[in-house]
Order: sequence, then structure tokens, then C-alpha cells
Amino acid sequence: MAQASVSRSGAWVSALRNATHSKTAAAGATRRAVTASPCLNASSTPPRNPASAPLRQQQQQRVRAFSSSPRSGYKTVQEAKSRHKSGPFSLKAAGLFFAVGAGLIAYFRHEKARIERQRIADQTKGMGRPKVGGAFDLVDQNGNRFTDEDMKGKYALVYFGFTHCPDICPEELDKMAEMIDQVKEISGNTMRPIFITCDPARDTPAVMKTYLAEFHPDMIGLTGTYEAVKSVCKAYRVYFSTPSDVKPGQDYLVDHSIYFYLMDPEGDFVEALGRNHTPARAAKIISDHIGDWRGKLDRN
Ligand SMILES: [Cu+2]
Repeated sequence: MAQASVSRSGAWVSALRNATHSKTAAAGATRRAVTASPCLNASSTPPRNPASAPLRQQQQQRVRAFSSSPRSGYKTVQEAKSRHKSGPFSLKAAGLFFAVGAGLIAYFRHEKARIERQRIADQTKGMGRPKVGGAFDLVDQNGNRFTDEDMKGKYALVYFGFTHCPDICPEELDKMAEMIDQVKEISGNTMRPIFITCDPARDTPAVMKTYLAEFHPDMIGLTGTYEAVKSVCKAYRVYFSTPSDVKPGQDYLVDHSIYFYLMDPEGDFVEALGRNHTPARAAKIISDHIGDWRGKLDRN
């Protein structure tokens, strides 16, 4: 009697085990293991009450249905493989996969570049940052007063130099003229190009007017008193070396930093563009910043 009980319960457990094993040596091994283990045997012995027999059969059938029927209705591996050929791995799906992938990569690159520009633009906006730029009070090439307030409303590209500069300034102003045209082409009339002299003693409004006419009609040339020019150079962190007591006709050298300072429509510094930027590259950077601007922007 006891032997029969063990044998029955062994079959029941082996059916459970067979849910994941084949009905060969493994089943036999499982049965032997179950018989040998009183603990597992006791806990897994089904009730002896005959009334529970139909329930046991149902459980067995359920287990068998789970274990022995093919999962997806394919009779052979080849059949399953051939079904999958026209399934998720078709050419169309692969094309779609790569198109979506390429689209995502392009989107994330664009976003990354935008966030990087935003970071550069925001860097000098916050408090406690070393500020580049600020208030100034100068005179333009037509003799009219021009302050930092007149600079606002559009982006401004500010360059410091002097008209007696033998080679650097002419070269940089040629580049600036190219930038002006290219930015205009991409972003319209949204940028003011400004040339500020570091040599107020020789660069009068009239001298500036003649000089800048050689480069671009849009350029605004600013000069002023020695103190006013020195102050604006300091505000933009431009190295200023002009002697203060220049006698008429005396020749002297003016050293200056070679940067284009991009200022936003609120007069805040955005980014400095150096000699390593080609006019096309600089124009692209400037236009991208202009494109990012969400505030008021004078386009006339
Ligand atoms: Cu120069």
C-alpha cells in the first residue's frame, strides 16, 4: 500500500517535473530522486481521498497540455524559421529600423549642439560670472553719440583694433565683412557689426569713416575720448596699450587682442570667435545663436 502511494505520488511529481523536461532518462532520475527524498515526498503527496481524484486528473491534464503541446503551432524548426523570415526581420523592417535610428541620432546631435550653445550663452548671463562687456559711451564715424543702449535690439559682433594696424586688422576686417554677408544671408538683418578703436588719438570719426568704407558699408566705427576708449577696452577685457600722452605726428604701436565678441540683443556676451574660425564657420555659429534667441529681435 505504501509502495503504491509512493509510486503514485512519484508519477504526479514527475508529471510536474516533465513540464520542463523530456520524458526520458530525466523523468526516471527525477522519480528516483523524489522517492529517495522523504521530505519532498511528504510535502508533495496528493491527498488520498478518492474525491480529489478528478481534481488530480485535471491538474495532470493541465500540466501535460502545458508541457507536451507545441507552443506556437509550428511542427518543425524549419517551419518556425520560414515563418519568421517574413516576420520581424524583413528588409522593410530593417529599413524602418535604420531610418528611425538615423533620425534619432540626427535629433540628438542637433539637441546636443543646441544645448551646448545654450550653455555657452548662459555662462556669462548668470550672477557671479566674470562679465564681458557693459556700459560705454562713444561716438560713431558720423560724429553721433553711440552707447551700449544703441547696440541692443540686435546681436552685435564687436571687434577692437585701430586703423594704423599694418596687417592684422585689415585681415580681420576682411573676414568680418564676409561674416556680415553670410549672417545676413542666413538670419537677415539681425546683427550689428561694430569696430571699436583702441587708438582714439589718431582714429577720429572722419578717419574711421574713410577706413571702414573699404571693408563693409554696414560696419559701425566707434571712437571717443582716451578715458572712454580705455574703459570700453577694460569692460571687454581687451588688452589696451595706447600711450596716453601722444604728441602729434608721433608714431607708436598699439597692441590689442584679436577676437570677435558676439553680444546678444540684451547686450550680454555670448561667445568670442577667434582667428581659428573661418568666416563661414563663424557665420554658422552666429546664425545658430540667433536662431536660438527667443526674446525680442530687431530685424529691420
Ligand atoms: Cu590690429
